[in-house]
Amino acid sequence: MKRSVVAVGALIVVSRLMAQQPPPAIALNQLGFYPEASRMAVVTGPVKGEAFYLLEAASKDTVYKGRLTRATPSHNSSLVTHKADFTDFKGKGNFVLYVPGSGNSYLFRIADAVNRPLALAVLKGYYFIRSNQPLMPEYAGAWSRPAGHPDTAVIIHPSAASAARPAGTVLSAPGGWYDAGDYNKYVVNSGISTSTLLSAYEDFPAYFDTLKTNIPESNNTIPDILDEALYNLRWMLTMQDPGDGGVYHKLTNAAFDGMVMPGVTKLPRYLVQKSTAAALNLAAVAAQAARLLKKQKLLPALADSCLKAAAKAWKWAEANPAVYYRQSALNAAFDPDITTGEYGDGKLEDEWFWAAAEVYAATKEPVYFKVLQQGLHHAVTLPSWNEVRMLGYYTLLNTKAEPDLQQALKDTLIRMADQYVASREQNAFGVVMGQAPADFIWGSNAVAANQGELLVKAFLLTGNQNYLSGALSNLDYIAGRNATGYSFVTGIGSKPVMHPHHRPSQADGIEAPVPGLLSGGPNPGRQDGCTYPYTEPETAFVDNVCSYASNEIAINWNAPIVYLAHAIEALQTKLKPIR
Ligand code: G3I
Ligand code: 9MR
Repeated sequence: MKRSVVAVGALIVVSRLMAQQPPPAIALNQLGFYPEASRMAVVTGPVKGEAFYLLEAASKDTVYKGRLTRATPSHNSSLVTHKADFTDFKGKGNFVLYVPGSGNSYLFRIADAVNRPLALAVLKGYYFIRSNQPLMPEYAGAWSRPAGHPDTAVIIHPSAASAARPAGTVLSAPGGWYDAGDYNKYVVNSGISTSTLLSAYEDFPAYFDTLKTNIPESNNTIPDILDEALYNLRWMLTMQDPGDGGVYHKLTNAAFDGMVMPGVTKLPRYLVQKSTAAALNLAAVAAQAARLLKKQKLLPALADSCLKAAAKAWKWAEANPAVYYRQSALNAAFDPDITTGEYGDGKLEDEWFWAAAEVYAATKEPVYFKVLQQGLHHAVTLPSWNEVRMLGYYTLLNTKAEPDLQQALKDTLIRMADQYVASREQNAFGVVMGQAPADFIWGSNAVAANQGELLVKAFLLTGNQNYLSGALSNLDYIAGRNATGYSFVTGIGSKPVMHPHHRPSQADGIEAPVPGLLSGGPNPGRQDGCTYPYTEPETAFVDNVCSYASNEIAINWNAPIVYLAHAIEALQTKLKPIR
């Protein structure tokens, strides 16, 4: 009796686990593979036998036969996988993988520059979310549209009132990218996003100098990636009060717009309370831009204004070190209520470190060095909108800081990189992403992309191949080698996300979403309350417009995939198979 109860219980557990699992699939980078790098697909679910076959796509001839690895249970779901490694096959062309019991994979390429379409798309993605320009057919194709919010008459919200700019004052703060699926513009999130694009240029200037993305500025003398970053930076500069150097936290509607095209609603737009976080973000990015422009001998007047803005913002932050943005407190004190994204951060030591590092790197003034030195003992994490210390590391490692300091920063970064590549061996998808279930947060795809970026930096510092392969593994994850089977970049691959939480994609009447946007990715937090078919850490994803917690897009998620995809393209001849 007891035994059969146990058996029934076990059956229920097994069937629950099954219900948790997406159907068996062959997961792989849906674009394909580089001729010189490792090549791997991952088979989820039960398999029949051990063999797999690589077929030439047109003839269906078997060009390679291999053996699946033994079953690997995933740490991030109840999935069990087998890997199909065909690195030994040498050849270029179009292929499919056939696994008895699982069927055929999507068609993929083995080719040079295989990830170029993804890399170009995610950078161009920023053009599509520019706020105040009409998107012209020659650049935007089917997704051309009128300009969105002009933001030439925005209102000082009572929370932002000062003697010189009382509540109701009307100002102009046009330009910049929309943050995400919504139509608001947030300084804090703009900081890391703009900085990451600048950093991509800084690390690969020769590659980007000739890279064109077909934007209105493509024929000027400035590389397209810088034009794009400067489009947002120029807006960020307008968020500074020239009187005292303080920076408004965001430019926003009082509440989120409905699912309409940008500029359809004409509701008031506000500049809300200044915040220490916003001031430090502007200080950091403006200083970084000034340093880069100077190094490249570009736009000297803009470089100069950036440096001045950075110094002023820093001064304001010093005088106002604890002005946090707390939306509920703001709403208790002022009208109208503001209910859009908060980007509230109660811990600013990392923002201080980052801003100090950038302003120091740009000016070499000892006062900034002192502040960054004070912050050196704090632990560093992977970058995210509210954890930006690592961005300071990236800059200090690229500039001639004190040698002892650089060695210490490098050691720390390499320790993190070592941990990432070590965890990859046990990973059921052969990727760095998912070394712990905690990787699967709101915007988890940016965790994958930022890990990849960090690994590229580790490769640049050491030349160690393992880091570069680890970086590529996370790009493969984004492009399909993951537990959901989706390519997470709109318009890329055979099974891309189609219904991101992105107002224009939903409202424009075009079936395909706006291209080149990275979906947030699996997030078992499921804070949107939508129906998810699967709920385990690496499968908690739904390609439905409802799902802002797993399927929105955002500027701080696109930026590290711009970095990672272009870095891999720039370094493709350095890739080697990893055994
Ligand atoms: O800080 C805690 C951490 O201590 C804890 O371990 C972890 C466990 O999940 O949670 C952390 O807090 C999370 C926070 O992000 C910081 O990462 C919250 O749970 C999570 O709900 C929060 O999500 C943010 C979300 O806004 C809601 O505030 C996302 O990071 C952020 O990307 C997202 O940003 C929105 C904007 O507000 C509005 N525009 C769209 C944009 C993208 O969805
Ligand atoms: O569209 C909003 C998205 O950008 C935010 O990330 C998300 C969380 O703040 O909120 C979304 O807006 C939703 C709102 O919070 C609740 N009502 C439904 C809105 C989506 O249409």
